[in-house]
Amino acid sequence: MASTAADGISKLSINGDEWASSAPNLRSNLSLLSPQQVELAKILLEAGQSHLFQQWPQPGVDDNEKRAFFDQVAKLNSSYPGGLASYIKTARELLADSKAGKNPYDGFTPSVPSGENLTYGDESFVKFEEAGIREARKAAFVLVAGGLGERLGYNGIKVALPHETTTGTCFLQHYIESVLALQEASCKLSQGESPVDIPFIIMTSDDTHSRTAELLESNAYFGMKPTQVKLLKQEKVACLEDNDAHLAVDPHNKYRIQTKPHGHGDVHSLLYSSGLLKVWHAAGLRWVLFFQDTNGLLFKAIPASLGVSATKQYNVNSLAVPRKAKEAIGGITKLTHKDGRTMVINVEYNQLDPLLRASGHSDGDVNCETGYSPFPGNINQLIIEIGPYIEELQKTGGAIKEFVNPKYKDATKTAFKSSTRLECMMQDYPKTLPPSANVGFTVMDVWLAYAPVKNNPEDASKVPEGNPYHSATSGEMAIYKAHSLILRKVGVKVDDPIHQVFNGQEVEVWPRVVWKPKWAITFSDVKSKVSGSNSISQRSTMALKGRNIILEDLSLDGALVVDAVDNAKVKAGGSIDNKGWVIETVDYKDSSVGEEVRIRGFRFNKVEQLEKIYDEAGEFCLNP
Ligand code: UGB
Repeated sequence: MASTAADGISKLSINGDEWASSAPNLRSNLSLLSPQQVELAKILLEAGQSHLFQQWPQPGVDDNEKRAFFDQVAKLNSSYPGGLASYIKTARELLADSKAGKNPYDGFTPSVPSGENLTYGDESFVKFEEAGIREARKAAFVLVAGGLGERLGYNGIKVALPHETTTGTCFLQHYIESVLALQEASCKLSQGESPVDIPFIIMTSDDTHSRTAELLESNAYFGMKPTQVKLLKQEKVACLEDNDAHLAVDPHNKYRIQTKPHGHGDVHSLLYSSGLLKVWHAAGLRWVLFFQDTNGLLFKAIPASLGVSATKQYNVNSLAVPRKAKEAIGGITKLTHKDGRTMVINVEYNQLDPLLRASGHSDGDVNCETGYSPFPGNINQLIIEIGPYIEELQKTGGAIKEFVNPKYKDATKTAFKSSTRLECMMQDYPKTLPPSANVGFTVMDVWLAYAPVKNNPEDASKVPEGNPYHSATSGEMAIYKAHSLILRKVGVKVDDPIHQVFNGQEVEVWPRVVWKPKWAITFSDVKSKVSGSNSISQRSTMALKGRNIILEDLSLDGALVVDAVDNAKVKAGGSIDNKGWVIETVDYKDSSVGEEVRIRGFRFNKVEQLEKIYDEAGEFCLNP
């Protein structure tokens, strides 16, 4: 039987009889332990965890395993702000609240907040983009990539997935190239100041760390200086087996505590404990930008939203898009407490509906007359100002308000179906901020800013009608749509899309247009690289891989791929007409093709294309 929460507390002394009575099996193994391990044992016993030693045999049996147990305990203790004692204490409180059915938003009334709404390409958007580019040299980027993506059901790490299959560029490469393009553009705008290397941090976990490191190393960091990149690994947290927060013994090894991921909120304590924030602050950096593993569009939104942060002096700026009711993204909500306190915060997708119902909105999470939820959707890209961030983390140690989500066996809520653990989310950072903090958000069009790859084909095909699929299929098609619409904004005649069904999901198929971030990172960049009268037919593919390619009087009906070294200036024009790349459907159950292809449900048959590579400096005219 598991011991009770009060076991061993206060009356514990190392040499006394109390020790023997609370954990006799541990006591008999005491000679194996170092003084530090004895201290850890004390922490566990004081926190009512003597059951962990119940199955321990006499010394001489499994001694190395026993020591390894304490290595694990040391790690669990040191990687959690406040240590294991604090973890267990918080767990007991949260589990009691959960059992009592306490609403975490008790006393708060939700309402729709107001933020900065941007329209792509208009005057203020362009101004914000320019301000953002100026600031980029004072920014550090943090990618949270510790999640395995269970919803996607993909076996690899998500950042290794192709961002689109026209060029085959993976997400990580795309992110790195985007940061490098921002770095270059920012340094160019502030000539006279010394060049900078924008720091790029990746939060990994045991599930993703070695594969992420390998991906970087085997690709020469995709062109970034290795010194610019740093991996911070988050640790898992201990699982809890009951309402008394007894730690769960690993079912496969009685000398291990079962662990599970703690959530993306770990990024704050990791950044704090790494010391990086202070180094950045001292070096004059002003912003930290957080982003997730598979949003192929996010860098289209970053320059303008960073400009918003700088212009509005936001301490925290959350990026948002119009949200469909019940979509699996949190809603940015203004919460007003009975006592007058207010905060603008993400309410997670599974909590928004109950919160609305509990506060008089009997329909819960529904769309309004616009066809969208009135609450902007959180896309978990956060821009945080470093100075106030450090001040706050000095108070909290980077700890983020946690939650627990036990699955109970029955309505008595006395036992769990399986062990649970505390979790935390990075967007909950503002919850501990004082009311004086300047917390805002920036809303952009979905087509421009948000196309995550999260759902497997089967689940994606079942989302409520009209809601986004968030699949590999929709993620890739959204990239073509965004590039097509951006080209339309600068006057290119781009044909309308057709509708096609892949893996049970009906999507718009636009011309497959992609470009490298160094070709254009802002609207003004695109404008400066397009002149004359250009047109692209729906069945076309166009990949621009060089920095100085100008589209001038181009009429494309087929496939065009242009690659050029930085000091080659290429004018791409004339009428290009070939058989192009044909889209073929692939069933996600077809095991004869690779997983990356299966999950998107299509592949390209590269029948014919015009491919031009310029590998020397000079001025060139691409004529078919
Ligand atoms: N992640 C970690 O790095 N470590 C972890 O322990 C867990 C995750 P999911 P989620 O924009 O679409 C979030 O699982 O958590 C990384 C927001 O909470 O993809 O269901 C992981 O690698 C939600 O409000 O998403 O939902 C990935 O990069 C909404 O904004 C990231 O954290 C939603 O994302 C997110 O993990 C969204």
